[in-house]
Amino acid sequence: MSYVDEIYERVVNQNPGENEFHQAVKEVLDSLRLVIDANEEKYRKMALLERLVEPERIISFRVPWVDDKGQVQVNKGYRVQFNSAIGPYKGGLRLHPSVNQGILKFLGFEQVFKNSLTGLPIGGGKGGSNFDPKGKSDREVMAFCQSFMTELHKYIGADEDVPAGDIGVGGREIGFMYGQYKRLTGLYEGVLTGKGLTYGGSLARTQATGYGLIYILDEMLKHNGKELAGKTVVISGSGNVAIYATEKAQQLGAKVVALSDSNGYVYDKDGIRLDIVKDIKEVRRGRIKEYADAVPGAVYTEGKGIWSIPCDIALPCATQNELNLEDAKALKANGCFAVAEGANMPSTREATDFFLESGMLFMPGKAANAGGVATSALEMSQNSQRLSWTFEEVDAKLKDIMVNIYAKAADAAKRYGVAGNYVAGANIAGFEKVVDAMMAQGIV
Ligand code: NDP
Ligand code: 2IT
Repeated sequence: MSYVDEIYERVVNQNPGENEFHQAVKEVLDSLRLVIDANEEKYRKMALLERLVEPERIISFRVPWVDDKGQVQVNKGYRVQFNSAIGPYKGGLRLHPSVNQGILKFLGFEQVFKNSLTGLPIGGGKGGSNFDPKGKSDREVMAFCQSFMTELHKYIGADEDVPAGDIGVGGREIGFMYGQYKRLTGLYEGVLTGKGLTYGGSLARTQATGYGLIYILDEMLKHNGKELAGKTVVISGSGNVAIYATEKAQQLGAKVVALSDSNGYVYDKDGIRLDIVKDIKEVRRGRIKEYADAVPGAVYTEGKGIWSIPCDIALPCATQNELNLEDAKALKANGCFAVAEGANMPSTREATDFFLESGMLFMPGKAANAGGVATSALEMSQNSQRLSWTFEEVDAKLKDIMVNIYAKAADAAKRYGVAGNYVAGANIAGFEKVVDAMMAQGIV
């Protein structure tokens, strides 16, 4: 059996039930086959793949907090410190009832390669809790965040592990966690990113993932003789990534006609009015259904089904495995020619394979959504220097980074004879830097 197949089998056997982790590992290993086969003896001897698929450390803890009725609640908390070969662990915290160790291992594993692709010195990690922020009061969210950080603070630090936001974690949660970290340690340091602008946050971090997604999409389109202006775009989700992807796509002349949340989706043939979405989601923490109540002509549909809307470009920006083979076929049949992933692993493996085999342009999440973590690394730099850059400076650096990621993925794909396959390209390019650093640092 080849080394790659052996390792995949080992991952499945040693991590039972962690399906999303198996899926993420399989996709990367399949892409790396050519690279690994060419160096099999060397890598086997160093147990390189065995080390690559095993997190350096997983911290798992109890998070007790008191709800508004005086009842004690208990959640599970985690931090997966996956790989620190090229820098301190870096990656978001997710608060969602679906969070478990397997989900965070998949996200941490993806993060290792994504962070490598940014070209910045950041290792990979991910954390979070099965706490559900929906319907909780600000005080309950604060109580949870303080308890979560009371445990987590022992394991993180500005040069050690730097968490940030992800699903369910935005400015409010980062603020509560930062306050508690500072209170416990007495340190005013860049231990979290996505901070508010008055206490060390970076301009453009809020926009970065969505803007970066559109920058790399634009680059992919240009290199393939197409352009974004005038195209019809469907975006899933209506959180941080979806909102700022919509904003930048609209600025560049595209028409975004649909957004969603976990209850359903809205279709607005005249183009989504983002001021209304921001008010619903960022100010009132409401449901996307309310958009149709506010905008005449907009239609709300309960449930899944957003990918049945005809479009030129599809941007899944909600969650893992939200777009399956049937959805991929519907997109293609309706004329969609490009897909870029704002979320982490939103397309199932079957959908990804269909996009590639049917000749659609497809940019995978670990390249397409890397603008968020890249700008987090820029926030870390500013914190270390005790300086703040302007919005324009950060945005220009973000754009440069996304253009570079496109070039790295395109180049690696070409080098290995699979030009245009940005899945293989991103996985290989991300892997090359991490592996070089791991080999240089010996058996650790
Ligand atoms: P938010 O919490 O701001 O928004 C998440 C959106 O996705 C909401 O509209 C939410 O709907 C929807 N969603 C979440 N879970 C599900 C689900 N199980 N089924 C259907 N819809 C769901 O998160 P972000 O926008 O930050 O994150 C979105 C994706 O982007 C995630 O995959 C995240 O890992 C990825 N990402 C985020 C980055 C960042 O900087 N924030 C960086 C890189 C990637 P509802 O409100 O109903 O739950
Ligand atoms: O998935 C991701 O890259 C993020 N949630 C952002 C991580 C970060 O450290 O900014």
